[in-house]
Amino acid sequence: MLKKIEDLREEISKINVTSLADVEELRIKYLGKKGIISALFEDFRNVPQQEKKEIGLVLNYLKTEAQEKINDLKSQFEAKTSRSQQIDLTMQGISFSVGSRHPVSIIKNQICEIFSTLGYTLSENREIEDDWHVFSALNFPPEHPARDMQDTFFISKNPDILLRTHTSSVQIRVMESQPPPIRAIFPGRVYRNEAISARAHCIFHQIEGLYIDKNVSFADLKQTLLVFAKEMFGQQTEIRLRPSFFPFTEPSAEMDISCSLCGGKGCAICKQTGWVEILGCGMVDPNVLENCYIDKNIYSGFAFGMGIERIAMLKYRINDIRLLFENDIRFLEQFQSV
Ligand code: 2NL
Repeated sequence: MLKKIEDLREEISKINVTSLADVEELRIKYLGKKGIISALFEDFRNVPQQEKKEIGLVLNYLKTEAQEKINDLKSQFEAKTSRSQQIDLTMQGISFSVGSRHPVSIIKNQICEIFSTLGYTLSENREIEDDWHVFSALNFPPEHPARDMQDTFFISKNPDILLRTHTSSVQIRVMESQPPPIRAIFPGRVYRNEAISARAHCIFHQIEGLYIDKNVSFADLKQTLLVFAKEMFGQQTEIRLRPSFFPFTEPSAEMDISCSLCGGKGCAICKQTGWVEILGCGMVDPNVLENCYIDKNIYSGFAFGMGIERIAMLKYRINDIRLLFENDIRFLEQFQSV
């Protein structure tokens, strides 16, 4: 009988199970009313009196061990099932939309990246401005139409507080606060009191650039913008500068690129001319330098400005600027970026 008990102990210690049902089966097999251990207790009655003490001890020990083993298996297994009820590793993942970058942001980032490789830093500043930083410092005459309520959103009159109409105000702040050399670009949202149409919006985005140092020339401006145009629209792109006028630059020019759609042959985008206007530029007016405490006899500089929506519309062939502000998901999800 002792041998039988020892074999059983060994057998029970090696038991392994794969389900809770197995544990119950084992309990019945060993500890059930008609189980193996119960049967041994039956046999125990017939054990001679002098052996009862020793065998009884081992038999009780076997029963306790078996009970502990079964309890262990059961609790281990219950822990497993409750965890696996929470995490079903075979379940398919839930896919969700991560959204996409707005086309205006994509183009803005591309432009910033190009100028950053040319050594330009980036500055941003307030959208609510005063008259000095938006108009006066930029050499706008007192009667200039841009100062009119018809063209500019005023928050207050006297003192004049307004929504900036261009990012040039940021350049004024940079020039006022640090000495040349300055080489930076200025992206941001700007506001104009204009009727909304397919071509114009009262809110849009600009990037302006400024380079001030000793001996900066119009040739530097032209070469910088040529490099930019080729990087942005492809290496085959050519540029053309036409004389223009801005209060803050002298001389001033508007820059066209050879039409990227028809390659210069003439199409609807370039209105059969082969050229498309993309930006305005010029040499910073000496009056503007002086307004910012920069010595016009030592320093010169160039500046340029472009509308980001305009570039985005050209590159993506979008024919209505309002699409860029409606945030219709069916429109936005067509634009992919890194
Ligand atoms: C356009 C033209 C331009 C500038 C912006 C600038 C700024 C300072 C001094 C001189 Cl502080 N110029 N900016 C110069 C020429 C053109 O923008 O058509 N923008 C959409």
